[in-house]
Amino acid sequence: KESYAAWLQYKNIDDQTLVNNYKQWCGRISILGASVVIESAKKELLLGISSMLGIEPDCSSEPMQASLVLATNASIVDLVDVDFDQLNDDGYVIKTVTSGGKNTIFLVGKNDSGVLYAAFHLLRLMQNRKNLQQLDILENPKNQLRMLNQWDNMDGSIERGYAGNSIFYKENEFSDELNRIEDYARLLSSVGINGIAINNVNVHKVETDLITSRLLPKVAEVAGIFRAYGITTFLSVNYASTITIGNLSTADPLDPKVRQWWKDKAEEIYSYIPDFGGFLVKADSEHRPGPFTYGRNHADGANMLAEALQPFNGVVLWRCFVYNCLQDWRDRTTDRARAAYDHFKPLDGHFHDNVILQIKNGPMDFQVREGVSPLFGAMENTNQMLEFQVTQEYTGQQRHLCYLVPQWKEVLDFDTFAKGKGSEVKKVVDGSLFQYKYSGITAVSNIGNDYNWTGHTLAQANLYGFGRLTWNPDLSAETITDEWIGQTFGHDELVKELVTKMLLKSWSIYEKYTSPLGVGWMVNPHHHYGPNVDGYEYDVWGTYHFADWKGIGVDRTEKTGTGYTSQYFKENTDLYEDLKTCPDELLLFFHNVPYTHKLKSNVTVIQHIYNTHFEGVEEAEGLVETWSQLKEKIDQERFEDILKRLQEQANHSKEWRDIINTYFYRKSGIKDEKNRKIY
Ligand code: BDP
Repeated sequence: KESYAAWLQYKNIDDQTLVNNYKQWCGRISILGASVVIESAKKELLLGISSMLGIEPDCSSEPMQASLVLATNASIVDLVDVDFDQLNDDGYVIKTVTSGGKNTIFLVGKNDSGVLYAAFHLLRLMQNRKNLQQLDILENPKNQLRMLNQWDNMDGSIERGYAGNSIFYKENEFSDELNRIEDYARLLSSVGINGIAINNVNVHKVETDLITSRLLPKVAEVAGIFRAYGITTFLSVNYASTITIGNLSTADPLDPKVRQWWKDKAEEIYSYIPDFGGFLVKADSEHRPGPFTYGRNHADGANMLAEALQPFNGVVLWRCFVYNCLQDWRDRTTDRARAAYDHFKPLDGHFHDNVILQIKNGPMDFQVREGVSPLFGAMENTNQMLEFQVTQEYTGQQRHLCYLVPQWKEVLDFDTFAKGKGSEVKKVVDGSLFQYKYSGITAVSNIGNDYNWTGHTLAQANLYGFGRLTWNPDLSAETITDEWIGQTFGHDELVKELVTKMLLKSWSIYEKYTSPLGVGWMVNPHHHYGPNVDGYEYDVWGTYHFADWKGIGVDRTEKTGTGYTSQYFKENTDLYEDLKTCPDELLLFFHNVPYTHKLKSNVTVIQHIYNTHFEGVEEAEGLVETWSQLKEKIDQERFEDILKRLQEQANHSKEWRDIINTYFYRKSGIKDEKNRKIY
């Protein structure tokens, strides 16, 4: 089914000239080398070719006579000229070679994963109807770690999951639908993902058991499925495992018994999974245990685990989402946005080199708009990686369309100025700015066991785009979108034009009718769906907008506010500190201003709120209209599914508009200049 196949549709090509042309490359495949990963490459090529071209290619391990050759460094030797020095670990070359009247396409990887990525690349070209005549492609992933985090619980639920239940677990056991996991691995590998943590960062008692002999054989089985697609398996661990399952009374990272327990545990895990990736850890955050309980810091905690994993080349992914979720809201000098930097910056250089700090894109929590975390670039001597949220917790929960690639691009392109101009976040996390040993990009996944994986079928584009950006953050949003549409819906011009527009505008539309100007958090507490202006305002979690009759916004300046702006490098501190230079879209993230404050766009804050909320609804309604034009061009199931979601979004956007506009009208007493209906 189309919904399930996502972007790996491999639709039968009906253009006969093209089919004949492709056939000359695909009839005889030669596979030099043998491994589970190369086997996956072969399987995928056979599937794609037979389904697109209707032929069953011959396969052999002889290079002669073949039209398509799969090989690695080790197996290729003199057949084709590849400069392996130009390839990094997962890199590959795709090259068309003509000699003696014979044409051959070589798919050559530096390692086996490279071969698999090359195979997926070739299939992508074919799905996008590209000419194969003169290929000369060299691809290297920019990021070393390209990961996903499942927030799946063993009872089958998914924390912040909007597409059904877990594909991994059911009723506190592993699921036996291994095919589904394999299909997930195919999707991930096709966009270059090479690592996955398969359980929620909030590790409860049942999941603590994942590192015990009861469940490790199952973890190993799943790891085996991912391994065949070049994906390394990681586990989220409970920091206090020594207490929960280890019969110790402490989890003090400096206690020798605790340290020994983790060493033994690591050895046990690696006896089941020799290429296990390592641990993902949420510690001292939102009631999770951590080193603070013992008066230790986060370097002590992370290093203790790192030492245990080090003999096996494992790494610790240590999350920086550490803040006091019980702060006193009356004390307006505390600021949750400051927390990660305040905790971690002083520890720069104290972490072992197999620890990687995992930092959310913004200092708060995946809001529709917030500043970029000032921690990026601030720790020259500590490995860092970036965490995005593909699952749309705060961006419409896959009931609203919100294509996040443009947002992620802004974060990746954000200049930290850590080493002067040109120190973008993407250069911090690809490791090049400070020569990190380990680094990369990770994200919370958006999939579940819904038949279309992501609830909203168009949310598949977020997963696709995320993967492509981890491979190459320099790809443009337009390129990624175009690739995705071609593979997912085919090549009708109108489909391309309209779906591109819908996707690329969707973040801005969502932003317009939700919380304005970077202030965030106007959502219902707990589940975070739908408008609730004051839902978090008097709560302890530190997520405020400070709206009163005079104005709105969080003063994070050095001069009069929380001082958060000073956590950035000077160029950015200056930019945000000054009301005159602070970009409009982040105004209320950095400043508290009167409703009559004039934006750079020359409208007042209050009028901007009214305008954008009316526009947002119109544009959400526009999405329904636009999509409706494609009725004849999209298969019924996907057409109807998407239509239903867009209609729900359009309706729900009105609720957002009315609640937000009414609230601010009552707070400010200022009328809409255009006299539109505000309740
Ligand atoms: C927040 C979620 C919460 C997560 C937390 C985290 O609301 O469910 O546990 O982030 O990242 O976005 O640890």
